[in-house]
Amino acid sequence: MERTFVMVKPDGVQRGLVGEIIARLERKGLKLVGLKMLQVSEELARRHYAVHEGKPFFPGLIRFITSAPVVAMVWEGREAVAVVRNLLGPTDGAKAAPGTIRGDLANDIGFNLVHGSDSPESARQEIALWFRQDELLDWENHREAWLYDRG
Ligand code: IDP
Repeated sequence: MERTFVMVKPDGVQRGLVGEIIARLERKGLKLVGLKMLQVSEELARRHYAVHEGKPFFPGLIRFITSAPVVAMVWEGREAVAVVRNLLGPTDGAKAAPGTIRGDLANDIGFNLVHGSDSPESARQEIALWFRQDELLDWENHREAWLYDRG
């Protein structure tokens, strides 16, 4: 099973969409293994978005992510990184297909509600950046017997 890092961004929290976003990930069959609400510091924001440093939207992105609380989560499941990216849809809500979180609920490229790790490697780095090991729970989800055909 794979783990991925997901964050409901300040616009998702302000718009009251935390429950809706969590519900969509749960309904897909993903397992929640870590969750916390926090006000992101400038230092954490800069580390999380380090790959975008120097891009024109970087200062605005740091201002946005630190402007109001976020909900940080770790979700686990089969191909969780790709599955979450598909559920989110592409970065720009205007281009995201209906049925995706961004396609249904967002209409901006910056204010796009949710972050999801873009590869297993960045998932590992982001989980380590946002969560201590003892904040992640290893628990048995009995739904999985009916989610995955294990022969
Ligand atoms: P992703 O979140 O879909 O993986 P990235 O390209 O990694 O997209 O960009 C990170 C975040 O930076 C986006 O989710 C969005 O909030 C913001 N962003 C990306 N491109 C732009 C842009 O052109 N203008 C404003 N914000 C942007």
